[in-house]
Amino acid sequence: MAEKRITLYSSEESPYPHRVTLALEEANIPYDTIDFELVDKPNWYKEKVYPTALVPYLVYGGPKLQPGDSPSPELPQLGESLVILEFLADTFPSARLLPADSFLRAKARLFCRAVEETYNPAFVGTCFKQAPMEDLCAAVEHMQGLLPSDTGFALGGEWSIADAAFLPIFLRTLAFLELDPPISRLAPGVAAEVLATLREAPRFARMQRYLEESMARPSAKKTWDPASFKAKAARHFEAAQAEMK
Ligand SMILES: N[C@@H](CCC(=O)N[C@@H](CS)C(=O)NCC(=O)O)C(=O)O
Repeated sequence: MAEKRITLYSSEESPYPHRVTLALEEANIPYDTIDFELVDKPNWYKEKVYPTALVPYLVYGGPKLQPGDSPSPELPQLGESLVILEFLADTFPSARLLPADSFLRAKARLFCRAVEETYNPAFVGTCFKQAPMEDLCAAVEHMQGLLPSDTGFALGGEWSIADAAFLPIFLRTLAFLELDPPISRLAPGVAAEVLATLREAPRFARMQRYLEESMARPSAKKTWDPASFKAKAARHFEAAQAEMK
């Protein structure tokens, strides 16, 4: 579908590039990735590619890039995962990454805002800053309340970039809680208890179904490898926690 090459700079530890790979897979758009671990982020990335040095970063068009290459400044290129998602939805309308209906498109923005303003801070708070686990449960409940009541994805049924905005952070929340031993200073047993609540309690039945339906999609299966994530996560979280002290 894409006539121009897409190059995505990415790190598996981060949920933000994962948003973009989910959307690219859903749209069946071919892409190249240049992947590195955040704790070993190469200097050329900041110097030659993206001065903020954050992932993701997407380059649209041009020749195949190798690690260390500098993308031509003539090419369209973007950071910020939610902006990239909208760019893909607008550039490839036939992929239906967003519904055509303007009200549903507005709802997608509201859902993304809830991810950024409510869910993500709760994830960061509990994973990095020892905020109470009830904050996380309340945030999951909030997101669950935004889903259609019985089944289907964020915008009332069809999968969209609103789902791409949320799922990678939720998956990393669960993976973080599954790490043994837990990597933050959680009291013994807390992570396992919250995990069991999120995965099994009737209070979270709607989110459990959402997760099941999301993970049944080839896009999620192809882009999420919890074992590989966990292998890298401990190093990344240790570094992130040290920075936040
Ligand atoms: N708002 C940005 C956030 C991107 C971001 O914070 N990425 C982090 C990874 S989670 C990063 O690249 N950090 C650089 C580092 O850890 O060296 C987006 O949505 O793309």
